[in-house]
Amino acid sequence: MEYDFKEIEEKWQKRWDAEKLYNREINPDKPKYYVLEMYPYPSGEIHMGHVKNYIIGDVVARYMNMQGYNVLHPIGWDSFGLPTENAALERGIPPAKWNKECIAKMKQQLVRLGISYDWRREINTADPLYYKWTQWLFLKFYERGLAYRKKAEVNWCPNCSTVLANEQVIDGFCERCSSLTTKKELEQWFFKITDYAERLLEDLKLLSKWPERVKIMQENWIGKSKGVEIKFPLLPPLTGEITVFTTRPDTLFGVTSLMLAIEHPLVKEILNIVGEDSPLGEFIKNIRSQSTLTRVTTEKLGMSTGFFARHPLSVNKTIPIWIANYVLPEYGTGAVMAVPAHDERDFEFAVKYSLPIVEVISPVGKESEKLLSAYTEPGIMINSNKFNGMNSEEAKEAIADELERQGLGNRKINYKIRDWCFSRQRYWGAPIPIIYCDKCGLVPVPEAELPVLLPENIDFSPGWPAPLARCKEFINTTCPNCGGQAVREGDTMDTFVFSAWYFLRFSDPQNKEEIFSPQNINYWLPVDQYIGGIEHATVHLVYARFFTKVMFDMGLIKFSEPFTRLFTQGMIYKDGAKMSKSKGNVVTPDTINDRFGVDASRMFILFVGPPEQDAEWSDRGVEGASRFLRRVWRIITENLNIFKEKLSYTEETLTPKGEKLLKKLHQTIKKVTEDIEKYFHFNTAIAAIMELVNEMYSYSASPLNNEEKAVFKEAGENLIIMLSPFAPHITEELWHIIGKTTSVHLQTWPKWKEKFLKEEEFLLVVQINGKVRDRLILPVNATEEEIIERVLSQPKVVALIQNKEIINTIYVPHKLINIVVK
Ligand code: ANZ
Ligand code: ZN
Repeated sequence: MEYDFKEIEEKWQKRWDAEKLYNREINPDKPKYYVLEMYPYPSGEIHMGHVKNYIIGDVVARYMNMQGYNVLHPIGWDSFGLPTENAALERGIPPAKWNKECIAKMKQQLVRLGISYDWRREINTADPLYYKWTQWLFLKFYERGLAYRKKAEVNWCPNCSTVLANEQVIDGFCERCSSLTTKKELEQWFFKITDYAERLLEDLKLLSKWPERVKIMQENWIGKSKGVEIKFPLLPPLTGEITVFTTRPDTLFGVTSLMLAIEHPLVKEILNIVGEDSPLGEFIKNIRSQSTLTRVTTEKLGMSTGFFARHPLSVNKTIPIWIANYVLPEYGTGAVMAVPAHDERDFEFAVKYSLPIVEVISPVGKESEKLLSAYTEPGIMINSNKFNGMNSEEAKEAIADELERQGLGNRKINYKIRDWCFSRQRYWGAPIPIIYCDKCGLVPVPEAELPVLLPENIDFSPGWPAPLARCKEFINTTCPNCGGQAVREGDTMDTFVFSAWYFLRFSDPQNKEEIFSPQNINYWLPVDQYIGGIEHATVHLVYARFFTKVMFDMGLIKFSEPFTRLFTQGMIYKDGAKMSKSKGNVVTPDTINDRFGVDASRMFILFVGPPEQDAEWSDRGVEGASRFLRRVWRIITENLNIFKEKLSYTEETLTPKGEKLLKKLHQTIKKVTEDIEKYFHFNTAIAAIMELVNEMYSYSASPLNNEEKAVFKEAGENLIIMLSPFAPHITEELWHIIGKTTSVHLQTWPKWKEKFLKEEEFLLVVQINGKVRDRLILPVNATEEEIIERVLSQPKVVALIQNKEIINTIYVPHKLINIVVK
């Protein structure tokens, strides 16, 4: 019997589809399990890197299904956004058309990979049925004051007369035409995510099944800092004060200058006095052309204004006011008190511009001869009037108290996270459902009139005014309030708005009356297992959490965190580089599937290493996977007679040989189960299955008695079942070849019996500093690490080594361990 993977794969994919094997509905008798991979952007091409994501999800879905769960495993398309619009521009076709073509191609590739999706639940964010509910959510956010409009700066290309996304500005130049970009102030729409900053941060604590590093990245992105806002009174001719935000009030007496961002309101006043064409005016113009990123990453630049402020607690001290590129307009107050002695950035700046450096914190309580770098640790206060001698940590509080008492400062908590600007002056997105009326002002589109359709067949090239604003038929409308003439909002929504809630819609994707029914959402959500790339650790995953919390507050859903467990997979590299079209190192699944079969591709991707790590693609590796599948094929098909016989054994009469395979089988079940469930270590799970196959080969090399045959049969059946989540086609075929009539994918996952796991044991003598202190019975296959861990947790040992340092452990395998302590 030949293993013809092509025929087998096609046959079963058709059968599964016809039998609706993966369609799922609410079933109150079963626990649910929702597995979701981050949905793809329909670029038209699936490569091995994406494939990893979907296959990991597929293994989990199939496995949980066999564990008795009602598994929801859906997929959809993240359709809106720039790449599709640009591809369509290049080809001179409408984005909607390009989008459809890409989806058709990618869908076919996914189907071919044999992934167990419930395709009836497919969603496309560019479908009015989907974006209607995104517009509806926008209206709800607006009602709650969580969506608002304000003037904000955007990147602007004067040559293309268009707004550019940050990623379209390369070192200050337009990606499209290479001319120098500028900034432009436009009315933009924002979501007030800052209102949720504290909860987004606090609730990270609830996410015990998320990777630690993702939580840390989110924590940094939200960026909470506790500090003080301090007022520095201005000296004439200026009036009023400069307020700075600092996390280090303890360094207040070491301030030697104040630094303003060029956008600070005081800068305008200063320019009015010194004139736009002064050197200061020129300097500011130069900085203005730098992007925010360049400002913080390139050389620190600054210029003195010639004006002064007064130190708040040291009345006779005047402080020069500077303007500097590294002060960000969007953070804190846009003004910084520079303390060169204790801040690295300020130190560098002070050295460059020969500014004074005043030490106010010292490790030893006195000034150092010469400070070679900023001292950023806590210490003893010096040069700080009445705070001298205090510990700097205490001084932080004492100085903050003093400032508050005198009305010169306030304790303040700041967050790095900014409100989310979600309006785009582009075509390929859903319109923001707002109408502007001269009489009534800003009027939300009534719910009953949703969706506001994205007009088709219009000139969608980027430019100013934006494409929708240029389209008369779209923009001109009547006011829902007074019936008078009015215009629609011409901006569209950022793609991240659509992906901020798509996982909810899968529970009820066709619903025309509601965003989702309570029954569906309450049964299926939250997502039990979310799988995707680490590149989404912040933006997408923070926005999705934000939307979930708002919807929780609205009473729409009963959970406030969307993803119970998160897994971030590593990337697939080729020749040491990330697979990408531009590098020309893309391996497409189709070519590999033609040569080796889908199951072999799947096995390779899962076997190449722990899935959270990056891995290097290798054709040889796929060949290896393919060879293994053929071994599985042969061990079953060459022993078909055994599977067709009615056989049994009893543990009492079974030969030692039979018992050995039985033990191996149960060890394998345990290993595979735990590797999948606890650790996602599919590679070691597959390795364990390989070992079982090896054992079965040597077992069947010599004649078997009937009881031994019965054990072989049990091992073979369980082998097929355990392999089925990884290689779904070959296992389905083998399952039927051995005479089964229902799908292998509907079988129950095997359970191991503890009694077969019992290993041979040995007696370990435990010595401490050469004296026998304890004796322990341990399994012979325990590793040295495990043994040391066990020994060190024995109460007798704990008592004897308490407060001592372990200098060495000497282990004589299966006999003795000596712990040397001091
Ligand atoms: C004086 C000082 C002395 C500071 C010192 C630090 C060390 P985080 O923790 O990130 O919140 N800062 C404040 N606003 C800024 C802005 N708009 N652009 C650039 N830097 C700004 O950092 C807070 C610190 O960053 C503040 O504390 C301020 O410098 C600076 F030994 O004030 B510090
Ligand atoms: Zn009106």
